[in-house]
Amino acid sequence: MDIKPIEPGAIELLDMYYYMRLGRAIEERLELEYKGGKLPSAIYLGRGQEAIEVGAAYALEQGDVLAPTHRDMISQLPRGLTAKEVFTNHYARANSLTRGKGEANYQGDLKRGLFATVSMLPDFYPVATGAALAFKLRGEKRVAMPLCGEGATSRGDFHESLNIASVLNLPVVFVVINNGFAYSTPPFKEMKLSDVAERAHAYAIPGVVVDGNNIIECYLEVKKAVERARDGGGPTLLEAKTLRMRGHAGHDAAKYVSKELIREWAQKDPIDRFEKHLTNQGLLDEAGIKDMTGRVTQEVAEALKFAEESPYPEGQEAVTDVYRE
Ligand SMILES: Cc1ncc(C[n+]2csc(CCOP(=O)(O)OP(=O)(O)O)c2C)c(N)n1
Ligand SMILES: [Mg+2]
Repeated sequence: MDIKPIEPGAIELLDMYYYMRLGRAIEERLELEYKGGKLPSAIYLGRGQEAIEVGAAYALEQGDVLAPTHRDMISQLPRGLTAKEVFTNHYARANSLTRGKGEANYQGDLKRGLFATVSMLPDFYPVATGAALAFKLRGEKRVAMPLCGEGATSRGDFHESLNIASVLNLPVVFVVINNGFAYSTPPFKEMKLSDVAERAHAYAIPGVVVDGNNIIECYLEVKKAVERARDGGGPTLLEAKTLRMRGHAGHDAAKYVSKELIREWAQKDPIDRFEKHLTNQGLLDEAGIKDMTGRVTQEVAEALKFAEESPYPEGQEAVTDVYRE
């Protein structure tokens, strides 16, 4: 099947730019709050991953579902997650999506096709695959997209998901964000392959590698896979190569990552690259960049204030909507 990629227009490109900038601004603020001892939860930052986070999520349509990990808050923004929702959840407030129960990015909203992250990795792979099976059985043209890191691809549930999705030809796009580390473990210590995408061959499905710091490439390749899945073409495994530009979580200074490696990848910063692209295309200039800085800074400041002023949940909330024997 030959499916043409859907080229993003100026509005979409600037929209993607906004989400990347908003994601980074939210994370920079969370990092400050965390270091200032203000957050009751951990932080898992996706700095450096903005291109694949936004590009992949942006390739989905309304009605599709996204199942992100602890690190993928930024992927939820194009699907409607707001800065206020991010901060209220990190501050464990009663009006957050988890009503004060879920830490960090462990939020979701089924109405927006956002599955809440669970801690066990990558448990949302089988869950999203199950959603894709439901879509197929009901004859709905919907697509499921779970995200996970390269480390999680050595788990059994990752392989079971790819296998059954292949056998049943399910509408699912498996996105792996290969950010060079699983906590402190580099990929070569847990797999012999150099590309996670090669794992696709074992399941006779397409395996695609993309430059995870190039949002246009990320978007177009994911979009192709999404539309192939929607048209009955089955699953794809897509690997985005990038580098995790912060530690595993806020407490981790990542001393095991060399300064040279960080410097090398800082040169390939996905937002800087996209800004250059948009400027070359005549879609952005210095004033536009400044305006965007003002816009996201204000949005983040308002969200933070809103969260700080929001109430904590009542004690009873702790035993509401949770499993009890
Ligand atoms: C089944 C399981 N084992 C261990 C962990 C602890 N853990 C949380 S994140 C993480 C590293 C995951 O690395 P990767 O899949 O590459 O994702 P990244 O954190 O780099 O985004 C580990 C080992 C877990 N959450 N689930
Ligand atoms: Mg990783």
